[in-house]
Amino acid sequence: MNETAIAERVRISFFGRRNVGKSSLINAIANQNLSIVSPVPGTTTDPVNKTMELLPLGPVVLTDTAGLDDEGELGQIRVLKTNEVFNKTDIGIIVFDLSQKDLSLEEQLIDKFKAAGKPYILVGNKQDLGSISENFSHKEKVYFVSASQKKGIEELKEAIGKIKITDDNPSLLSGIAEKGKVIVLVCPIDDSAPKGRLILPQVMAVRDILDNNGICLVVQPGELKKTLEKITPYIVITDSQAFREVAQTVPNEIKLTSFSILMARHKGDLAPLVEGANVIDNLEDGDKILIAEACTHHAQKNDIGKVQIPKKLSEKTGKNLVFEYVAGISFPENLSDYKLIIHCGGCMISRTMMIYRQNLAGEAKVPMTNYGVLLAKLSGILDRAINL
Ligand SMILES: Nc1nc2c(ncn2[C@@H]2O[C@H](COP(=O)(O)OP(=O)(O)OP(=O)(O)O)[C@@H](O)[C@H]2O)c(=O)[nH]1
Ligand code: SF4
Ligand SMILES: [Mg+2]
Repeated sequence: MNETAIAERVRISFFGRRNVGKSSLINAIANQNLSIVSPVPGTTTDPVNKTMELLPLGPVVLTDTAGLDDEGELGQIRVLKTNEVFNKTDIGIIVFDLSQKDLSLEEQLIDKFKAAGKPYILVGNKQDLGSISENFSHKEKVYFVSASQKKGIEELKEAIGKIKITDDNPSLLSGIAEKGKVIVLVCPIDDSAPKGRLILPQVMAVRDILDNNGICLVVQPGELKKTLEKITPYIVITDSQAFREVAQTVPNEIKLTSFSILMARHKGDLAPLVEGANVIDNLEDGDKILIAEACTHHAQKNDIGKVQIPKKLSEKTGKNLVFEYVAGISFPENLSDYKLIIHCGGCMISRTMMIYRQNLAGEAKVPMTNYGVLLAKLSGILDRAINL
C-alpha cells in the first residue's frame, strides 16, 4: 500500500459553533458527501477524518469536529474531544456563520491558535445569508464562502494550500555536525558565565556533535590559537561577544559562526532574518521599528531590547528612529506601519510560533530580523557568520 500514514499528513481541522456549516464546508472542499449535514445543531458528534491531496501542501487529513458551543453533559464531552483535535492540528479552519452577530467565541479561538503558534484561516460561511459584522477585529482576514452553494471554495483551497508548515525542529547543528568532523566551540568563562555550568546553546551543541559521532573540542578564547596550531577543524563556533577576537585567530579558510546565528536558524528561518538585518542600511528618519519579545521577562538595567538595540541602531544609522515594543503572546495585527521588526531570540516559544510570526511579517511585507542576527550585523560579522 502506498497510502501516506495519517500521522505524516498535514492535519487541517475545522472548528466553530454548531450549525455554522463545518461539515458542509469539508464536503465542498473534498467534493464528496462525507460528513452528515443537517439543520439540526449538534449533528457532528465525533471527529470525522477525510484524507485527500491538497496541492502544494501535499497529502492532508481534513478533520470535522463537533460544535464548540455544544451544551449539556454530552456536549461538554464533545467539546473536550474537539480540544484534543486542536492539539494535533497543523492548520485550523475557523468557521462561522455570516448571519451570526456574536463573534466572541471565534475571537477566543483565534487567540488560542496564536498562543499555540498554529496557522489558521477564518471562514465566513453562508455568504448568501449575511455579511461580516463591522465590529469583528479580524474582518480583513476572512474568506467568504457559501459551502452549500459551493462559492469561494477554490479560493479557500488555494489559501490553505499555500500555508507553510514547519518541519520538526532541525537540530542546532543540523547539516554541520557529522561523523568524524572536528568542531571547536569557543566558550568564554567570564563573569557573565553562569557558575559551574555551560549555557543552553553550548550544551545543545556538544550534545548534537556527540549525537552525530563528530569530534568536539571546547575551549576558552585564550586557548584557541594553540588549538588551531594542532588541529584544523571544520568549523569554529563562538560566543557572539568574543566573535571579533576569535575572527582574528581563525583563518578565512575555516568556517566561523556564532551560537546566536545557529540559534536563530534553529528557532526560525535564517535567510529572511538576515535580509531583515540588512534593511538597517536603508533606514530613514522617522521610520517606525517594532521590537517584539516573546515573553514578559523583567527588563534588566542595560536591557538588550529596551536599551542596547535602540542605542546601537540609532548610533549605527545616525537616524532618528521611532521604537515601539510588544511583549508576550500578543503580536500586532497590523504590521504594515513598521519598517522593520526586531524579534528576541524566542527561547520561550516554539519554532512553529517563530515561523508563524515570520510569515505574518512576510504577508505584511515588513522585514523581520532577530536580536542575534542584528547584533552580528551591527558588529560587522554577519557575512562571515552565515557562511555555514
Ligand atoms: N444558506 C446556507 N446554508 C448553509 C450553507 N452551508 C451550510 N448550510 C446549512 O447549514 C446547516 C448546518 O450545516 P452543517 O454543515 O451540518 O453545519 P455544522 O457546522 O457541521 O453543524 P454541526 O455538525 O451541528 O456542528 C445545514 O442545514 C446546511 O445545509 C450556506 O452556505 N448557506
Ligand atoms: S529571548 Fe527568551 S527570555 Fe528573552 S524575551 Fe525572548 S523569549 Fe523571553
Ligand atoms: Mg457537522
